[in-house]
Amino acid sequence: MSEPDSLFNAVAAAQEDRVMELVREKIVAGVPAVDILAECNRGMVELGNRFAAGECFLPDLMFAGMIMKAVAAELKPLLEKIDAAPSRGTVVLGSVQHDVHDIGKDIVATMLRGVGFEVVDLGVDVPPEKFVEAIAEHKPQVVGMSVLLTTCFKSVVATVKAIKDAGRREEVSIMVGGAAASDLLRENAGCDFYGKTAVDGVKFAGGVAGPA
Ligand code: B12
Repeated sequence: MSEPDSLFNAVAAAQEDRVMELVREKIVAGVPAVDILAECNRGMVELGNRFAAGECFLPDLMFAGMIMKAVAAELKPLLEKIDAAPSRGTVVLGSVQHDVHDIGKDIVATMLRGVGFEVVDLGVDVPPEKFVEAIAEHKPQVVGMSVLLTTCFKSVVATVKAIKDAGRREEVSIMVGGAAASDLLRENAGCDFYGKTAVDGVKFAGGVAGPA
């Protein structure tokens, strides 16, 4: 894809200074935060593809991850004001067992809090039983799982099963998202909703919990 000197390219090349400069320029120009984020995401996917092709290495992913965290921090005040109806309720959120990717999950948490949700963020590499314990303790309306590794599909399936086995499946709506998630995974694992973006997740949770 040819987008010279674009934010997409700067992210894909993990050029920290240029990324931050372009993000700030776009904020000043009034580009919506979700659009800035979407362009960064495309850059991260491109970087991931380069990694998969052996054109870059794990430290590059780690560095890009740090850049994305800085972008998310810069966008935080704007992401908290997304165009979704205000809602009150509780969401339990986590990256599933064996998955330590947390940038997307953290963005989902920021946006949910922005529209008024209480978010219980269980962090990364969350075993199924931790989700179950959190449901018992916090009584959320919605549970959200983030999954970026296809090897972690089984963690999504195991989490839904653990929630069912604990007799709590009817108490919660379950959403799944992250780069490895899909409608097919949603269906196979028995989740209620697959969200391609954080905004989709916020809208789904808002629909479940109702207006504030
Ligand atoms: C950065 C990165 C890392 C960083 C993560 C840093 C961090 N703190 O998160 C580090 C270096 C640690 C890492 C490690 C690994 N990674 Co990695 N990583 C990436 C990369 C390049 C970007 C991910 C990212 O942050 N994107 C930006 C965020 C904002 O996007 P997002 O997470 O998708 O979130 C958005 C939506 O999906 C949505 N969303 C996210 N979660 C949820 C949840 C809900 C409920 C909803 C509704 C929405 C939602 O909201 C967000 C905004 O819209 C991806 C490439 C890719 N295609 O995603 C590879 C990628 C995910 N990694 C990959 C791999 C293989 C690994 C390693 C196994 C590498 C290794 N050999 O060790 C390890 C695994 C570690 C582990 N056990 O988890 C592969 C996975 C392949 C696969 N199909 O399974 C990818 C796809 C790269 C590739 N193409 O090969 N990685």
